[in-house]
Amino acid sequence: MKTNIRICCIWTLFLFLLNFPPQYTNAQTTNAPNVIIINVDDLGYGDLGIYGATEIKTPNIDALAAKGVRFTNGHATSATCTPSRYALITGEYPWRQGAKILPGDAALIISTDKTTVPALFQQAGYATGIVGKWHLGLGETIEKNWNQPISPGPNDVGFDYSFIFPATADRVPTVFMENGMVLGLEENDPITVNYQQPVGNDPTGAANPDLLKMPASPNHGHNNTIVNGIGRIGYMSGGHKARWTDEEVPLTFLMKAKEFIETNQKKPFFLYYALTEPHVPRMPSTVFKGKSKLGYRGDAILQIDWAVGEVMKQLKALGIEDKTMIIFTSDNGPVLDDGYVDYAVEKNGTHRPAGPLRGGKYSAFEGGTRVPLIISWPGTIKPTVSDALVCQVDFLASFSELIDQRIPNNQAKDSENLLSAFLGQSQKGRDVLIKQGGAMTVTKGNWKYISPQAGAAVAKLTNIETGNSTEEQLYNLREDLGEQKNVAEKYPDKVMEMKSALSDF
Ligand code: NG6
Ligand code: CA
Repeated sequence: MKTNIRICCIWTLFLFLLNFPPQYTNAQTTNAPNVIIINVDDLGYGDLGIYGATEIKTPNIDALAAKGVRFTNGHATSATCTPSRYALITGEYPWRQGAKILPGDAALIISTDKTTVPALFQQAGYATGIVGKWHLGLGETIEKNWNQPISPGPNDVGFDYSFIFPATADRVPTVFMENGMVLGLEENDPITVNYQQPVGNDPTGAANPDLLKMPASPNHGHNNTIVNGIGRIGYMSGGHKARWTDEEVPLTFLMKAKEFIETNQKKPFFLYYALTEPHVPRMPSTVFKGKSKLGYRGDAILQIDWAVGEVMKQLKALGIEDKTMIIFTSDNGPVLDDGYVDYAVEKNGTHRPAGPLRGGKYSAFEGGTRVPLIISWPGTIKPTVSDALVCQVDFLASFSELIDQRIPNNQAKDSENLLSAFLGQSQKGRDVLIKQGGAMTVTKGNWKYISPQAGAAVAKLTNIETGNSTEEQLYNLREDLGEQKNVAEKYPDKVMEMKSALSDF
């Protein structure tokens, strides 16, 4: 009888564990922190005081770094936005999916059954939200009705709440969307978007350059529908009252981010706060115009710093500073002229947006993908500078340990659990990292390999060194962080070793 009871108990326990695997603990019952990822757009490795900038002051972000881990060897996977953000959210190298810069009418490129960073937090019982730039597509197809709720979108890949703009500040539709619906839409002025041909009667930058408050740089395009005196990429008609004013975008995103934090202060929350600055068109809020010596690009960076400070102040005021991890990073390297005459080049002076690195946005050199990365969690993370090789693609696997959630097989394939490195407890990062500018690159230890790639060595439009060369390139980053001396011929074995790391792709 006793044996029967014992067998019965063990069997019940077995069935219970099968249904409720122990790895799914609820974050509300653990000490896992709130997590805020602040991902800014096109901010370079040299654009912050704490990373060496002297021509621009970023006291709030510097203070964040002083309290946390500052990475000198932190990376985005890619030198442009869509692929870089895809990797951050899915833990997967974006070239597996063919992710490229998306037009504003693109379909969602994240399949809704994927494990994502927000989905992982959601599963752990967190409230999850995104505020800011999305740029990963919306809906199932290009053809979509912008006047109805659009799905799938951020709310279908793990975010409980979304307040976004669809693509980039320079692409239509220039509207905010809350939980899939365009904000401020009027029934009698429906929105149409087209990236192939003009729609509606709004003036375009090409036909009416006299109407522009900030002209487009020659040959960049940016001369389709004019919104707020700025020519955009793509055509849009309707939704006139729904269109944002550029100067209000950063303030709106900050307000919504703070609202999300305020609303969810008592639960564990995950917030992905994706600021649009200093991406073009740079049109900082009026109070920031002229604040820096560097023109609107510098002003936009001051505005980022201010917004980060506002979030830090809010967390302190709510008494949740010690319960909140803030990750500050950028989606890709810097660019000065990315399509508008905003005098970023002329006013740059001696400032070095990429710091000591070569290249910038779009580039296979380090300037394209090595980005500022700061992680603070007061009381838990000790102030440190870390040289560990880490990448945004690793957030997912690292969070899975932090919040005790299992990643299903075949998901987040390229994400490595580097939690100890992210918490500043270990200087051990990845062994190998693959990235993409135009060319594919491999980083292993001190070495960086850039695979041969046809195309201009200096991009005509942006004047950025691309890293393209028909020759193989090998650099020793410890001795030559600026990638000036190609030593591929001298170390053929090393080249072979690096190439083999690429062979999977
Ligand atoms: C480029 C745009 C550039 C910017 C970029 C996307 C041209 C000539 N240039 O195609 O202005 O919008 O796309 O930037 O169209 S990103 O940071 O979102 O990747
Ligand atoms: Ca970007």
